[in-house]
Amino acid sequence: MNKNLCACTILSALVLASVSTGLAQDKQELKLQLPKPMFIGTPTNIKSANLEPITGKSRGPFLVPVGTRLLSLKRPVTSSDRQPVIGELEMVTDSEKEGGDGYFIELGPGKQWVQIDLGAAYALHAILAWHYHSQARVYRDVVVQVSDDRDFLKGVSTVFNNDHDNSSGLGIGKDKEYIEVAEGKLFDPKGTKGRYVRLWSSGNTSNDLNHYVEVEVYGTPAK
Ligand SMILES: [Ca+2]
Ligand SMILES: [Ca+2]
Repeated sequence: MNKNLCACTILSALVLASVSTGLAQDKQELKLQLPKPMFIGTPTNIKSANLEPITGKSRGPFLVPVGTRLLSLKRPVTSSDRQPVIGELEMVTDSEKEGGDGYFIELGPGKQWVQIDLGAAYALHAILAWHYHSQARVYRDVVVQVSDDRDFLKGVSTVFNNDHDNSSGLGIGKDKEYIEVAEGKLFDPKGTKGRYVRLWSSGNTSNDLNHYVEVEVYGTPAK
């Protein structure tokens, strides 16, 4: 009896040790390759009822679980606009992030999306988007979603939504609009699991078109 109790205690201790290791997940700084900034200074001509405060400062370090890697590089891209006005959809995941002509794709007017197929479900820890950064702009109704359903009809998790008046019809968003800069916008999926990432927008403060220089998705294998 004593012997059994002893073995049981040791087993419990081992289980506890492995659980606590799992909980105390080690983090590391997400390392990004950032493009050259195309403009400096604080823009004053942006009209937005829902803009985040402009600090002029960079984002600072962002921590992700150890083992997090870039999942989106060269992964297939689809879109609500199958024939971009400018560029090819594959440019969204080709790792080129410079702001000038020849680096962005242009999608048609109004509400449009691009979608990346990661090839398998992952736990996602960072999603970054560079819409356009050669001029200060705010893109409207930015919504970022994750799903295992290619058509986003079921099991959809919304990671970010700044459509505060629901003009895009995806639900009221509590996030703030932001000005596009060279460091891109980082969305925190907080470990949301899924295979497909879809990003919506609906025009911008300069015109009613939609643009992407690059999207990056970082994560770890889904357990
Ligand atoms: Ca690119
Ligand atoms: Ca809106």
